[in-house]
Amino acid sequence: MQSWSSPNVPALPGEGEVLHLYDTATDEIRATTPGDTARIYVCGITPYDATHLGHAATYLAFDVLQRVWLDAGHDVHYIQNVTDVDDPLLERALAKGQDWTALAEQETSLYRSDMAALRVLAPREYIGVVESVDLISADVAGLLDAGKAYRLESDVYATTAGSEHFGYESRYSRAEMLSLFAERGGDPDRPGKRDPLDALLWRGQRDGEPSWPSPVGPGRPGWHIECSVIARSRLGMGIDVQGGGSDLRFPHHEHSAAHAEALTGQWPFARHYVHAGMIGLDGEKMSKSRGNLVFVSKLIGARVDPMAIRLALLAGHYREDREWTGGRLPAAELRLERWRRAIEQPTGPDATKLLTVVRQALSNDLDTVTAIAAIDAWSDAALDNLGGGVSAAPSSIGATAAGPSSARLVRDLVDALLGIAL
Ligand code: 5CA
Ligand code: ZN
Repeated sequence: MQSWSSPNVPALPGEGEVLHLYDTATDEIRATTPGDTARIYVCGITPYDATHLGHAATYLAFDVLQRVWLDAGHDVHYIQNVTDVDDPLLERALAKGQDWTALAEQETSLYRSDMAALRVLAPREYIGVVESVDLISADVAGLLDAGKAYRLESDVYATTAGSEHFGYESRYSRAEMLSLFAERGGDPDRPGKRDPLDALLWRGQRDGEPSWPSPVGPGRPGWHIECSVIARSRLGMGIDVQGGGSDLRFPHHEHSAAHAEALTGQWPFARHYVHAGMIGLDGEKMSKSRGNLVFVSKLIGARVDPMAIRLALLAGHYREDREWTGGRLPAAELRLERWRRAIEQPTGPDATKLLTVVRQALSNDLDTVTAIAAIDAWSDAALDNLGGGVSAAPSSIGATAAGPSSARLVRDLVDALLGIAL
């Protein structure tokens, strides 16, 4: 599937830091240990509505992650999917009287332009489910052959017993799993299932629903196997990061991992499971089903600077659930304007130390809050210098050369690491 075009990432002097990230599976912040090529899979959108600020916040967190790895000298193989066939998309298309493929194309295209406007680096591979159906059905057949899946009427389910580690990713109790499974698209009460938590791998053909021929019969893929197969087929097992919002911690990432582990006999699917907090509005998680949405495209259409949206979302820590309140955008606009004014000053404080502080903050579980505070402090100092001590230095070379070159470094580091163009 067509991706979008990435902005350039300026090279920074010196060496980037080793990225440490919180891992949901082990409940600790640990160093990531990628080889030359870091391998990351991030769950993409279900394209039945426009990108809202919750989606944007999640993709911005993984964008900063990618930037920190790039700064540390890694090549990054980043894959993102598009759930371009699934129940909510089909339901929305039906309700709108629109062809489901047209709706998916329209919303995916809007998502691409939102990501480009927010200067999110494009994934190396952007993969739809529809274009992956053969790959997915082959793995469903593999799980059936291995006795790790079973048929129920025209559908196929994976057995949770197929992976001896089931439950390690989310660390929820069985009662919590059962409740979240019911809440997030699962069907614990369907008669005939071996375990209520067993996940649908293949949904047999139904009247009025799209389906594809396959070795396991006509039908379409279940949700979790889709990401499992798209990731594993391109990145292999033991990937560095499996990412998404915290609403994917269970059941989606648990089952995606379990399917891949059951099929290969290898463990783990991912070395870090990384989850972004939920952005809320009016006390509730921002979600398409609730309808309490602020769309990126609407803000951009209202001439809001996409860099202010980016800065407003990065001003909170990615792992924290946070409210989108009316004050966030004006605060970010003010900060952006101040940073821009600071780098225009003829002289500015040395920025080498700032680069070290920002690198250290971001390598510590993507602490954008500390990084932004350090840039604020540099900007304050640069603006305080207006007509002050630094310009009193004797030869123009020392003082004025330090100004523009440190301003250039600040511009580059804010661009390379936070993705913000000043
Ligand atoms: N297509 C599936 C993943 S395979 C899906 O969850 N799609 S989605 O469109 O519902 O969400 C896309 C991404 O945005 C997911 O990573 C999800 O966890 C994240 N997300 C959804 N709502 C919010 C929110 N309110 N705040 C932060 N992230 C969110
Ligand atoms: Zn997914």
